[in-house]
Amino acid sequence: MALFLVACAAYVGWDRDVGQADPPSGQDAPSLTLRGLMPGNVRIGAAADGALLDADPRYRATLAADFNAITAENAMKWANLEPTPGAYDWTASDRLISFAQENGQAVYGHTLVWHSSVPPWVSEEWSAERLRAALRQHVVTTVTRYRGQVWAWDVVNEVIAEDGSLRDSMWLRRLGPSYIADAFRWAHEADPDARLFINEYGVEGRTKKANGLFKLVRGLRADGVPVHGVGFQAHLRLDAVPEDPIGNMRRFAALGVSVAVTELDVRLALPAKPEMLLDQALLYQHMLRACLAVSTCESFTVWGFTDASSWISAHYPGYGAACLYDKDMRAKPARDLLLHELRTHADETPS
Ligand code: 9MR
Repeated sequence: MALFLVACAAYVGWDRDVGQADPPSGQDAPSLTLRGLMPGNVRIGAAADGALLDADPRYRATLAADFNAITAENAMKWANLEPTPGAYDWTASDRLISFAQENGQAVYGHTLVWHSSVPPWVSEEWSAERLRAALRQHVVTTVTRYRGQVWAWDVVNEVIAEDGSLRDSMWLRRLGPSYIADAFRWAHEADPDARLFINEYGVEGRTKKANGLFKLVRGLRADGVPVHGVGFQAHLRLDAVPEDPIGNMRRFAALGVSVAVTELDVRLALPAKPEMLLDQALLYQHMLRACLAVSTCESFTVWGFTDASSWISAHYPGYGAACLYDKDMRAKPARDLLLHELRTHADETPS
């Protein structure tokens, strides 16, 4: 695939300028930053977390300069917000919100209902009523706290199995499939203006899982459940390029929902060779093109923006280098190609 993708790069006339010496800063002209070039109807986001936000000025400068939206990578997960029952700790999520507000950025809330990051004190042994009440309390408390400050929520995350059926989770086992519709209704009551998303991985192309998600969203919409958007996570690797992401996103859009790329990264086998970085850039471009091609794509978000802070190495030993910037905050070919793609898009779009 490397040769094919490099040929594509030549075809699009991409004049690569690898490894800028300095990360972007608030002083850069908008034409030099991702947020400056992104069309006004699409947010460009990055997942970010507490530690580096406080520790590293370059991290803060790059996050502020290149992105106009932030997703809470971990700070708003239930286990982190409510480590002991009723004792909420909003420190990290409040910090993220205030950083975003200082920098004119929207906040994407992640994630209300998930099979993972459930506090250890929540027990599958509880009665269904008690479990449902605890889940409702968590959703309502969290959405209410950030009402008007979080533009969109991942209400349910990763609820589909590989074969397209509902994922086997504590929520499904104990509450049955209705927990999904309930969560959307609770979140909508708590903040009627927030955009409510269902978020999933492995659904960017025409997969069985994508078909299962499609049926679920179609059913929820038919039942009048307030599902406003579908998030395509897009944790990608070079040997599994999503098939027809534009057509796939468009079929969801035809259900009346927005779509978003919510967690894009492209992991590489280490050490990353120069040609792998070019292929990686083309995959980033592939997903940006898909978002820009779908009129209801509301946001395009990368899952971390620097290799200094990415979940990949801990979860996939031997893999890494998945982000737009390297460990020293130098722009990689992927970031340059996204800039190029946005400039081309602006030139081709009638004003
Ligand atoms: O990047 C996140 C990592 O730091 C956490 O340890 C992990 C568990 O909470 O979650 C990672 O983010 C996941 C996201 O919440 C949902 N989609 C998959 C992401 C990568 O695992």
